[in-house]
Amino acid sequence: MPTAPRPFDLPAYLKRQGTAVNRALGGYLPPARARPTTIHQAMRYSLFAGGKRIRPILTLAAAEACGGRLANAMPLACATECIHTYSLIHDDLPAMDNDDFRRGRPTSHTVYSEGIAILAGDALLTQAFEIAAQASPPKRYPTAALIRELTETAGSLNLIAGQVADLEGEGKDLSVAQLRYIHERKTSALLSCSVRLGGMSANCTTHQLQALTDFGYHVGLAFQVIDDILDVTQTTEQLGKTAGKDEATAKATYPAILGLEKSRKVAGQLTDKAFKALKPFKAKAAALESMAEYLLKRVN
Ligand code: GRG
Repeated sequence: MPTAPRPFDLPAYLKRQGTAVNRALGGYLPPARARPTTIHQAMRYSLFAGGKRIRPILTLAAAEACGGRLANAMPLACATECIHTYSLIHDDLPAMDNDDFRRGRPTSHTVYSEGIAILAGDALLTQAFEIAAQASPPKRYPTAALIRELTETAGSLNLIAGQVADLEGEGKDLSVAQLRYIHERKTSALLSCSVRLGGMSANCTTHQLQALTDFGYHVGLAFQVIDDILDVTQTTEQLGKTAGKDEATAKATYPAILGLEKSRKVAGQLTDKAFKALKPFKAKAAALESMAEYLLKRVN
Protein backbone atom coordinates (compact mmCIF):
# COMPACT_ATOMS: atom_id res chain seq x y z
CA MET A 1 0.00 0.00 0.00
CA PRO A 2 1.47 3.40 -0.92
CA THR A 3 2.45 5.70 1.91
CA ALA A 4 3.08 9.43 1.84
CA PRO A 5 6.80 10.07 2.12
CA ARG A 6 6.74 12.84 4.73
CA PRO A 7 5.39 12.76 8.29
CA PHE A 8 2.51 15.18 8.71
CA ASP A 9 0.04 15.74 11.56
CA LEU A 10 -3.05 15.17 9.46
CA PRO A 11 -5.62 14.83 12.28
CA ALA A 12 -4.62 18.28 13.60
CA TYR A 13 -4.64 19.69 10.06
CA LEU A 14 -8.10 18.28 9.26
CA LYS A 15 -9.47 19.61 12.54
CA ARG A 16 -8.01 23.09 12.04
CA GLN A 17 -9.07 23.44 8.42
CA GLY A 18 -12.46 21.81 9.03
CA THR A 19 -13.20 24.30 11.80
CA ALA A 20 -12.18 27.21 9.56
CA VAL A 21 -14.39 25.91 6.74
CA ASN A 22 -17.37 25.48 9.07
CA ARG A 23 -16.98 29.00 10.41
CA ALA A 24 -16.77 30.45 6.90
CA LEU A 25 -19.75 28.44 5.66
CA GLY A 26 -21.82 29.64 8.60
CA GLY A 27 -21.03 33.23 7.67
CA TYR A 28 -21.77 32.81 3.95
CA LEU A 29 -25.18 31.16 4.35
CA PRO A 30 -28.30 33.20 5.09
CA PRO A 31 -29.12 32.88 8.81
CA ALA A 32 -31.51 30.09 9.83
CA ARG A 33 -33.99 32.74 10.99
CA ALA A 34 -34.15 34.42 7.54
CA ARG A 35 -37.56 34.00 5.89
CA PRO A 36 -38.65 31.53 4.73
CA THR A 37 -37.01 29.84 7.68
CA THR A 38 -37.77 26.28 6.50
CA ILE A 39 -35.44 26.50 3.53
CA HIS A 40 -32.60 28.14 5.46
CA GLN A 41 -32.91 25.58 8.23
CA ALA A 42 -32.95 22.75 5.68
CA MET A 43 -29.82 24.11 3.95
CA ARG A 44 -28.01 24.28 7.29
CA TYR A 45 -29.35 20.90 8.44
CA SER A 46 -27.54 19.09 5.62
CA LEU A 47 -24.51 21.37 5.42
CA PHE A 48 -23.74 21.08 9.14
CA ALA A 49 -24.57 17.41 9.51
CA GLY A 50 -20.95 16.37 10.06
CA GLY A 51 -19.48 15.82 6.59
CA LYS A 52 -15.73 15.18 6.42
CA ARG A 53 -15.12 18.42 4.44
CA ILE A 54 -12.71 16.62 2.11
CA ARG A 55 -13.34 18.86 -0.89
CA PRO A 56 -12.92 22.26 0.81
CA ILE A 57 -9.88 21.05 2.74
CA LEU A 58 -8.36 19.85 -0.54
CA THR A 59 -8.94 23.35 -1.94
CA LEU A 60 -7.11 24.91 1.01
CA ALA A 61 -4.27 22.37 0.80
CA ALA A 62 -3.86 22.96 -2.95
CA ALA A 63 -3.69 26.71 -2.36
CA GLU A 64 -0.99 26.06 0.24
CA ALA A 65 0.96 23.89 -2.22
CA CYS A 66 1.05 26.87 -4.59
CA GLY A 67 2.05 29.38 -1.90
CA GLY A 68 -1.42 30.95 -1.65
CA ARG A 69 -3.35 32.41 1.27
CA LEU A 70 -6.18 30.66 3.11
CA ALA A 71 -8.42 33.74 2.93
CA ASN A 72 -8.27 33.80 -0.88
CA ALA A 73 -9.06 30.09 -1.19
CA MET A 74 -11.83 29.97 1.42
CA PRO A 75 -14.80 31.19 -0.69
CA LEU A 76 -13.92 28.65 -3.38
CA ALA A 77 -13.48 25.92 -0.77
CA CYS A 78 -16.93 26.69 0.64
CA ALA A 79 -18.45 26.69 -2.84
CA THR A 80 -17.23 23.12 -3.45
CA GLU A 81 -18.79 21.96 -0.17
CA CYS A 82 -22.13 23.58 -1.06
CA ILE A 83 -22.16 21.79 -4.43
CA HIS A 84 -21.18 18.51 -2.78
CA THR A 85 -23.92 18.81 -0.15
CA TYR A 86 -26.52 19.66 -2.80
CA SER A 87 -25.50 16.54 -4.72
CA LEU A 88 -25.91 14.38 -1.60
CA ILE A 89 -29.38 15.79 -0.83
CA HIS A 90 -30.55 15.13 -4.39
CA ASP A 91 -28.80 11.77 -4.58
CA ASP A 92 -30.78 10.62 -1.51
CA LEU A 93 -34.19 11.62 -2.93
CA PRO A 94 -36.78 8.89 -3.60
CA ALA A 95 -36.40 9.44 -7.36
CA MET A 96 -32.63 8.85 -7.09
CA ASP A 97 -31.03 6.52 -4.52
CA ASN A 98 -33.99 6.78 -2.13
CA ASP A 99 -31.99 6.82 1.09
CA ASP A 100 -33.15 7.87 4.52
CA PHE A 101 -29.78 8.08 6.31
CA ARG A 102 -26.84 10.36 5.51
CA ARG A 103 -24.00 11.91 7.50
CA GLY A 104 -25.26 9.98 10.51
CA ARG A 105 -28.75 11.47 10.51
CA PRO A 106 -32.07 11.22 8.66
CA THR A 107 -31.91 12.62 5.12
CA SER A 108 -33.34 16.03 4.24
CA HIS A 109 -36.51 14.76 2.54
CA THR A 110 -37.39 12.54 5.51
CA VAL A 111 -37.03 15.44 7.97
CA TYR A 112 -38.55 18.22 5.89
CA SER A 113 -40.37 17.00 2.76
CA GLU A 114 -39.37 15.96 -0.72
CA GLY A 115 -40.23 19.41 -2.03
CA ILE A 116 -38.16 21.23 0.58
CA ALA A 117 -35.23 18.81 0.08
CA ILE A 118 -35.23 19.50 -3.68
CA LEU A 119 -35.30 23.22 -2.97
CA ALA A 120 -32.57 22.99 -0.30
CA GLY A 121 -30.35 21.25 -2.89
CA ASP A 122 -31.19 23.89 -5.51
CA ALA A 123 -30.51 26.67 -3.01
CA LEU A 124 -27.12 25.22 -1.99
CA LEU A 125 -26.10 24.83 -5.63
CA THR A 126 -27.03 28.45 -6.32
CA GLN A 127 -25.38 29.59 -3.08
CA ALA A 128 -22.13 28.02 -4.27
CA PHE A 129 -21.86 30.46 -7.16
CA GLU A 130 -22.73 33.44 -4.99
CA ILE A 131 -19.98 32.49 -2.54
CA ALA A 132 -17.42 31.77 -5.29
CA ALA A 133 -18.15 35.15 -6.88
CA GLN A 134 -16.90 36.76 -3.65
CA ALA A 135 -13.37 35.34 -4.09
CA SER A 136 -10.73 37.97 -4.92
CA PRO A 137 -9.77 37.05 -8.48
CA PRO A 138 -6.07 36.28 -8.85
CA LYS A 139 -4.23 37.78 -11.85
CA ARG A 140 -4.33 34.73 -14.09
CA TYR A 141 -7.89 33.67 -13.23
CA PRO A 142 -10.69 36.25 -13.44
CA THR A 143 -13.95 35.63 -11.57
CA ALA A 144 -15.58 34.26 -14.75
CA ALA A 145 -12.87 31.57 -14.97
CA LEU A 146 -13.44 30.55 -11.34
CA ILE A 147 -17.20 30.37 -11.79
CA ARG A 148 -16.83 28.45 -15.05
CA GLU A 149 -14.68 25.90 -13.27
CA LEU A 150 -17.63 25.20 -10.98
CA THR A 151 -20.32 25.25 -13.68
CA GLU A 152 -18.39 22.82 -15.89
CA THR A 153 -17.96 20.47 -12.95
CA ALA A 154 -21.54 20.60 -11.71
CA GLY A 155 -23.13 20.56 -15.18
CA SER A 156 -24.43 17.96 -17.59
CA LEU A 157 -21.00 16.87 -18.80
CA ASN A 158 -19.68 15.95 -15.34
CA LEU A 159 -21.62 15.60 -12.04
CA ILE A 160 -25.00 15.29 -13.75
CA ALA A 161 -23.55 13.06 -16.48
CA GLY A 162 -22.14 10.73 -13.84
CA GLN A 163 -25.46 10.60 -12.03
CA VAL A 164 -27.38 9.91 -15.26
CA ALA A 165 -25.00 7.10 -16.22
CA ASP A 166 -25.19 5.76 -12.67
CA LEU A 167 -29.01 5.70 -12.77
CA GLU A 168 -29.09 4.17 -16.24
CA GLY A 169 -26.47 1.59 -15.28
CA GLU A 170 -28.49 0.12 -12.39
CA GLY A 171 -29.08 -3.59 -12.86
CA LYS A 172 -26.78 -3.75 -15.90
CA ASP A 173 -23.43 -5.49 -16.32
CA LEU A 174 -21.09 -2.59 -16.92
CA SER A 175 -17.52 -2.91 -18.15
CA VAL A 176 -14.64 -1.41 -16.13
CA ALA A 177 -14.41 1.33 -18.79
CA GLN A 178 -18.10 2.22 -18.35
CA LEU A 179 -17.66 2.25 -14.58
CA ARG A 180 -14.61 4.50 -14.95
CA TYR A 181 -16.74 6.92 -17.02
CA ILE A 182 -19.23 7.16 -14.13
CA HIS A 183 -16.55 7.59 -11.46
CA GLU A 184 -14.72 10.28 -13.44
CA ARG A 185 -17.85 12.38 -13.61
CA LYS A 186 -19.81 11.52 -10.47
CA THR A 187 -16.89 11.80 -8.06
CA SER A 188 -13.50 12.66 -9.54
CA ALA A 189 -14.67 15.83 -11.32
CA LEU A 190 -15.57 17.67 -8.08
CA LEU A 191 -12.43 16.53 -6.26
CA SER A 192 -10.33 17.65 -9.20
CA CYS A 193 -12.23 20.96 -9.37
CA SER A 194 -11.60 21.45 -5.64
CA VAL A 195 -7.83 21.21 -5.95
CA ARG A 196 -7.77 23.19 -9.20
CA LEU A 197 -9.68 26.05 -7.55
CA GLY A 198 -7.21 26.02 -4.66
CA GLY A 199 -4.34 26.40 -7.12
CA MET A 200 -6.17 29.07 -9.08
CA SER A 201 -6.84 31.08 -5.91
CA ALA A 202 -3.07 31.13 -5.43
CA ASN A 203 -2.53 32.35 -9.01
CA CYS A 204 -0.83 29.05 -9.94
CA THR A 205 1.04 28.56 -13.21
CA THR A 206 -0.36 26.43 -16.07
CA HIS A 207 2.17 23.76 -15.15
CA GLN A 208 1.04 23.72 -11.51
CA LEU A 209 -2.63 23.63 -12.57
CA GLN A 210 -1.91 20.59 -14.76
CA ALA A 211 -0.18 18.82 -11.88
CA LEU A 212 -3.13 19.58 -9.55
CA THR A 213 -5.60 18.33 -12.18
CA ASP A 214 -3.63 15.11 -12.48
CA PHE A 215 -3.55 14.74 -8.67
CA GLY A 216 -7.28 15.49 -8.28
CA TYR A 217 -8.27 13.12 -11.08
CA HIS A 218 -6.44 10.16 -9.55
CA VAL A 219 -7.35 10.92 -5.94
CA GLY A 220 -10.98 11.30 -7.06
CA LEU A 221 -11.02 7.92 -8.77
CA ALA A 222 -9.34 6.25 -5.79
CA PHE A 223 -11.90 7.94 -3.51
CA GLN A 224 -14.84 6.33 -5.32
CA VAL A 225 -13.20 2.87 -5.48
CA ILE A 226 -12.67 3.07 -1.71
CA ASP A 227 -16.25 4.33 -1.27
CA ASP A 228 -17.48 1.22 -3.11
CA ILE A 229 -15.27 -1.02 -0.96
CA LEU A 230 -16.52 0.60 2.27
CA ASP A 231 -20.11 0.08 1.14
CA VAL A 232 -19.41 -3.66 1.28
CA THR A 233 -17.08 -3.86 4.28
CA GLN A 234 -18.44 -1.30 6.79
CA THR A 235 -21.66 -0.99 8.77
CA THR A 236 -24.30 1.71 8.43
CA GLU A 237 -23.24 3.11 11.82
CA GLN A 238 -19.59 3.31 10.77
CA LEU A 239 -20.43 4.99 7.46
CA GLY A 240 -23.18 7.33 8.64
CA LYS A 241 -25.06 6.27 5.50
CA THR A 242 -26.80 3.05 4.51
CA ALA A 243 -24.25 0.26 3.97
CA GLY A 244 -24.73 -2.49 1.39
CA LYS A 245 -26.74 -0.15 -0.82
CA ASP A 246 -24.81 -0.89 -4.02
CA GLU A 247 -25.58 -4.59 -3.94
CA ALA A 248 -29.19 -3.98 -2.94
CA THR A 249 -29.70 -1.68 -5.95
CA ALA A 250 -27.63 -3.87 -8.30
CA LYS A 251 -25.12 -1.09 -8.92
CA ALA A 252 -21.96 -1.74 -10.87
CA THR A 253 -18.96 -1.18 -8.57
CA TYR A 254 -15.29 -2.14 -8.56
CA PRO A 255 -15.76 -4.78 -5.84
CA ALA A 256 -18.70 -6.27 -7.79
CA ILE A 257 -16.70 -6.48 -11.02
CA LEU A 258 -13.16 -7.15 -9.77
CA GLY A 259 -13.59 -8.37 -6.19
CA LEU A 260 -12.33 -6.69 -3.01
CA GLU A 261 -8.63 -7.53 -3.27
CA LYS A 262 -8.22 -6.32 -6.85
CA SER A 263 -10.26 -3.21 -6.06
CA ARG A 264 -7.92 -2.36 -3.17
CA LYS A 265 -4.99 -2.78 -5.55
CA VAL A 266 -6.60 -0.43 -8.08
CA ALA A 267 -7.17 2.20 -5.35
CA GLY A 268 -3.51 1.88 -4.30
CA GLN A 269 -2.29 2.27 -7.89
CA LEU A 270 -4.47 5.35 -8.42
CA THR A 271 -3.14 6.88 -5.18
CA ASP A 272 0.43 6.21 -6.34
CA LYS A 273 -0.32 8.19 -9.49
CA ALA A 274 -1.74 10.99 -7.35
CA PHE A 275 1.47 11.06 -5.26
CA LYS A 276 3.58 11.26 -8.44
CA ALA A 277 1.59 14.24 -9.69
CA LEU A 278 2.65 16.19 -6.59
CA LYS A 279 6.41 15.93 -7.26
CA PRO A 280 6.77 19.50 -8.61
CA PHE A 281 5.42 20.96 -5.35
CA LYS A 282 8.04 19.23 -3.18
CA ALA A 283 7.55 19.86 0.59
CA LYS A 284 4.69 22.31 -0.02
CA ALA A 285 2.49 19.36 -0.97
CA ALA A 286 2.78 17.69 2.45
CA ALA A 287 -0.91 18.27 3.25
CA LEU A 288 -2.11 17.06 -0.14
CA GLU A 289 0.10 13.95 0.09
CA SER A 290 -1.11 13.17 3.54
CA MET A 291 -4.74 13.63 2.51
CA ALA A 292 -4.33 11.25 -0.43
CA GLU A 293 -2.96 8.63 1.92
CA TYR A 294 -5.79 9.21 4.40
CA LEU A 295 -8.42 8.93 1.65
CA LEU A 296 -6.97 5.57 0.65
CA LYS A 297 -6.95 4.25 4.21
CA ARG A 298 -10.16 5.85 5.49
CA VAL A 299 -12.84 3.76 7.16
CA ASN A 300 -15.85 6.04 6.58
C1 GRG B 1 -29.29 16.91 -10.30
C2 GRG B 1 -31.15 15.57 -9.26
C3 GRG B 1 -29.71 15.86 -9.41
C4 GRG B 1 -28.84 15.17 -8.71
C5 GRG B 1 -27.45 15.41 -8.72
C6 GRG B 1 -24.70 14.93 -8.94
C7 GRG B 1 -25.52 14.17 -8.01
C8 GRG B 1 -26.95 14.38 -7.88
C9 GRG B 1 -25.07 13.27 -7.21
C10 GRG B 1 -23.65 12.96 -7.13
C11 GRG B 1 -23.57 11.53 -6.87
C12 GRG B 1 -22.81 11.21 -5.67
C13 GRG B 1 -23.52 11.25 -4.35
C14 GRG B 1 -21.57 10.82 -5.83
C15 GRG B 1 -20.83 10.14 -4.82
C16 GRG B 1 -19.69 10.90 -4.32
C17 GRG B 1 -19.42 10.42 -2.93
C18 GRG B 1 -18.72 9.14 -2.75
C19 GRG B 1 -19.85 11.14 -1.91
C20 GRG B 1 -19.53 10.92 -0.48
O1 GRG B 1 -18.56 11.88 -0.14
P1 GRG B 1 -17.93 12.01 1.33
O2 GRG B 1 -17.54 10.64 1.81
O3 GRG B 1 -19.19 12.51 2.14
O4 GRG B 1 -16.86 13.04 1.27
P2 GRG B 1 -19.25 13.49 3.40
O5 GRG B 1 -20.63 13.25 3.96
O6 GRG B 1 -18.16 13.11 4.37
O7 GRG B 1 -19.10 14.87 2.88
